[in-house]
Formats: sequence, C-alpha cells, structure tokens
Amino acid sequence: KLFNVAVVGATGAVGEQIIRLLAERNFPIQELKLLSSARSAGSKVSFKGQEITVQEATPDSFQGVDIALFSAGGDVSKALIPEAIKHGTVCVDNTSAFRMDPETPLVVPEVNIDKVNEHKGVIANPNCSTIQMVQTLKPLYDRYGISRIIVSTYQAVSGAGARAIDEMLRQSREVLAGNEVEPQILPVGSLPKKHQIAFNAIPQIDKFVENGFTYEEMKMINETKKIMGDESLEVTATCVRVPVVYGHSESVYVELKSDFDIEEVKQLLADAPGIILQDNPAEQVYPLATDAAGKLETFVGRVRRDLSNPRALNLWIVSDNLLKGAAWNAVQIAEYIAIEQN
Ligand code: 11C
Repeated sequence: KLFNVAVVGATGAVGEQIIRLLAERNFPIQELKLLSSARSAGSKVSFKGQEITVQEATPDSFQGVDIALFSAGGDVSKALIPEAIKHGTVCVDNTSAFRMDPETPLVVPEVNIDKVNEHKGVIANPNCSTIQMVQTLKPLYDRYGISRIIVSTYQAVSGAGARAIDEMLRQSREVLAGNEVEPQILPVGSLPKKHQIAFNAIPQIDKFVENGFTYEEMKMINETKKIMGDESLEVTATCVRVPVVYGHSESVYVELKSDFDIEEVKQLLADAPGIILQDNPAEQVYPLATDAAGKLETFVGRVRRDLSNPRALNLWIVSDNLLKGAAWNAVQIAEYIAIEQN
C-alpha cells in the first residue's frame, strides 16, 4: 500500500531532514503534502526530483492524509493534531505537546516500538537529549536493571533552531574580530535576558520551572521514566548549551541494580540496534559531535566502571540531535506504522 503523507513544518530544520529521509528510505508515498505556517507557504521544496509547493497548514489540510509528521512547534501541534485525527490521520509529533499525555505513546523504536499500537491518533517523539540516552541505556536496563541516572548534557545550538546556529557563527566571528557581541536568541528567544554562546557554555536550555530545573531537564527526567515504563527510576539532569552546531553529547552516570562485567557491558552496547560503540582510550577513540553529525546512529564510548560505586558506569553518548534526536526517530515510527498497515 502507498500512503498519503504530510509533513507539517516542512521548511524547518527538522522538517527538511524528515523530507530528505522519506526520500532516502524510499518511504511508500502516494502523495507528499508539505505544510507550514502562512509565512513559509509558497516556497518550493524538491522531493525525488519533483518540486512541491509548500502550503499553509489549516484544519482542512488533512483530508485524505494517512500519516502526518509534525515539527512546527507545540502550539501548531496542539491546534492541528486534533483536527488531523478527525480526518483519520495518524500523527507523529516531534513537539512536547502530547509527550506526557497518558493516552499518547512516547516512542523510541529501539526501546518501546510496541507502544505505537496503543495510539489514539498521535504518537509522540521524545526530546532529542532523551532519545539518545534511553536508546543507549535500554540494553543495560534489560540485562542489569537501572536504579539511578545522573546526566549532564553538552547540547548543540541547532536544537534551538536555525537562527541559533546563525547567532553562534556570527558571534564567533565578532569575538575573533575583537568586537562586542549582542546576543539575541540564546538561551531562550522569548526571555528578555540573553547570553553569549560563542566561546561559552550556558547552563540553561528552555525556561526554568519553580523547582530550579529547566524544562529541558524536566523533559529528560519525566520522558525517561515514561519511555522505560519505570516510575521508580531516579533521574537527574543538568542541560548545557555549548558552541557546537550539530550533535548533542552527554556524560551519563548510571547505577545498575546488579553486578556487571565491563567487557559484557561493552558487548551489549556494541550489539544494540542503532548504537555504535567507539571506545578505545589507547587510540583516543571516543564519540565526537563532529563525527556523529549527519549520521543516523547513536555513538557511545568512555565506558568505564565508576570509582566511587562499583555498580555504576560512566558513559559518553553522542548523536545528531536533528536526526536520531528528531527526524530519524519520527521516520522510524512512520515506517513502523506503514509496515503494520500493509
Ligand atoms: C534543544 N532539546 O536542544 C531541545 C530542542 O522538546 O523537542 C527540542 C525541544 C523539544 O534545545
């Protein structure tokens, strides 16, 4: 069967990658509808040698659409996904709008693809920094059990959109030229105070919650428990923006519930789907954002037993935040839906 597919947010950083992956993966498409805000409507995007005009997304856009991939911000998802569902469209949502809704499956295919079957019209794609962590920890969770995770992230500016990439590059040139910088976007476009990202590390991604954590940190905590299906998991996170264009890196401390053999841990990671083990300190081999950029896999290295707790591990996990962290995870879910319906 061929499917009528819509991409909502077709001109955004993630939307562009979704369209590229649909073509590369030869997704069984009858018709591809590209949708966006009124501002970007009218622009043309090429798909398999064909020029497709981007249309404004409206509640009626979903007539006859089988599968829609949303990546146009939470407000658009909240407004249009209920309309799409009325038309019988199955929606894969990249935003945080439905992630913690108990009725909505939150899916990382390598962890809980079976949850897709419980959907009521929408399947949520987790936050990028959560996806790469749970994907890597899943084989260890299944083999040993996990009691506690402490994660610190080093997140690329592309997570904050194309304008944040421009800002980081522009500021870098300004600093090198000895000029003053005038931060305009980061850490959070809608907040009055901005900070320099060039040659810096900003310990704020998204707004703060009253508890002193940011929304990004709370996403990592809450989404991890939901995806693993384990509310008893103890998770704490510190999320930091660094001047990297593509690829989120994470330092993860994980306490296991049983004893482990470090070589067996490495083997489990090497054998895990979508994971590449890059771990050879003698040769200075470990994951780097610059190597992970453009790749679909998640990379793990610096695998070592903790010195303060023999039942704990330290890991370094890197993945392209726009691919496995967003577009690729969404396309994997869409592929599963297509296979189930065929
Ligand atoms: C960032 N993780 O790096 C964010 C971007 O909830 O999907 C993705 C936000 C989300 O800024």
